[in-house]
Amino acid sequence: MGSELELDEARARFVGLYDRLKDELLQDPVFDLMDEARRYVEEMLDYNIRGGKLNRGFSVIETYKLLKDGQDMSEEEFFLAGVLGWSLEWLQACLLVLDDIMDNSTTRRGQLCWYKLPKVGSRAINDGVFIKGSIHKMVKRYFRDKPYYVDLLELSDEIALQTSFGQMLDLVYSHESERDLSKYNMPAYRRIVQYKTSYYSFYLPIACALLLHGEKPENFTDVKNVLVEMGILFQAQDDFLDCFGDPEVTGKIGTDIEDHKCSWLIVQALERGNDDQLKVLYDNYGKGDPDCITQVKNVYKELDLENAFFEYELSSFAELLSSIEDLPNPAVQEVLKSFLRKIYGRKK
Ligand code: GPP
Ligand code: MG
Ligand code: MG
Ligand code: MG
Repeated sequence: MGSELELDEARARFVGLYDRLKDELLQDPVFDLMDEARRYVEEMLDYNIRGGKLNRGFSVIETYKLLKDGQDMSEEEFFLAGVLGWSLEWLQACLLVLDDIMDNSTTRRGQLCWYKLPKVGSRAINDGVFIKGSIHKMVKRYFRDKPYYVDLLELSDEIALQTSFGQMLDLVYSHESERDLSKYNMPAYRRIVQYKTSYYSFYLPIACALLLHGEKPENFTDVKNVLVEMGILFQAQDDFLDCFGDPEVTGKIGTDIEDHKCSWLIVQALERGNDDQLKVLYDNYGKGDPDCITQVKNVYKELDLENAFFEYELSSFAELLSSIEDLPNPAVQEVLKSFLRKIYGRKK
């Protein structure tokens, strides 16, 4: 997949797999009882799984191809990498459906959050659980005979747990009963984000491709460390876009300030603000009142956090590039560089 054309073609093939995987799921006899349930599930899957950037999913195919060092992928290999890729998109959909409820968000991928639809509401919780459960079914169908099947299951279970753990930290820090800005600093930030974002978004796709390629991901700890750092940059970008991004482009309206999140911006503001600015932050952070949100944003602007972020992004990019170049395997280096290129300067 050297050329743009080949890449576009592979991407279109990957996208095309979605309908097949969905249809297989909808053929489950449980739906024969109730046609309405089948229609609901189909709509729910389409609404929540489609429309993403496919960063995670497609990267399984790209990574696998790079690991093969230019050799062509067979139909079968493409398909298996595609199933794992979609399983990550399924996981992402499940996490987002649930995260939007917990974060009290309004929009996602340019449409109302699933739980916000009047006909859905708290049913969205079960839908999230359903999406998660259906991943197991899909993976079992195609991988149960593979020698790495148990490794694959253990890996995804472990990472799902780490992600929940990260989400728990995110929620504990921001919960009304625990709110305390003095606890927010870079080490706390890094810990939350490593767990809630890095493992599933960056390590998991590569680890899946490694398994598919017959390698043991645990032999790649230096790669994992770089991916964790990349995930931290990715979440810092997400936090930046929550306040400074264009919702028309990101597809979502930010909620970090009113949710009292330990975001990259508030951590920086707390480090850089003078006493007056800190007082404004302590008085207004975590409140839904639009006036309070504006006051917090004004402090961010006074501190020129927009430029501070661009500097951070640039220096983090340079550090990541140099740690990638220190890695021994050129194919793996290529994989990581392509990840980095994709996220650098992202606006959505
Ligand atoms: C991103 O946080 C983290 C996740 C989506 C993981 C959720 C984990 C669960 C176990 C549900 P975010 O809230 O900043 O993302 P966004 O800005 O997309 O809402
Ligand atoms: Mg969240
Ligand atoms: Mg959220
Ligand atoms: Mg966010």
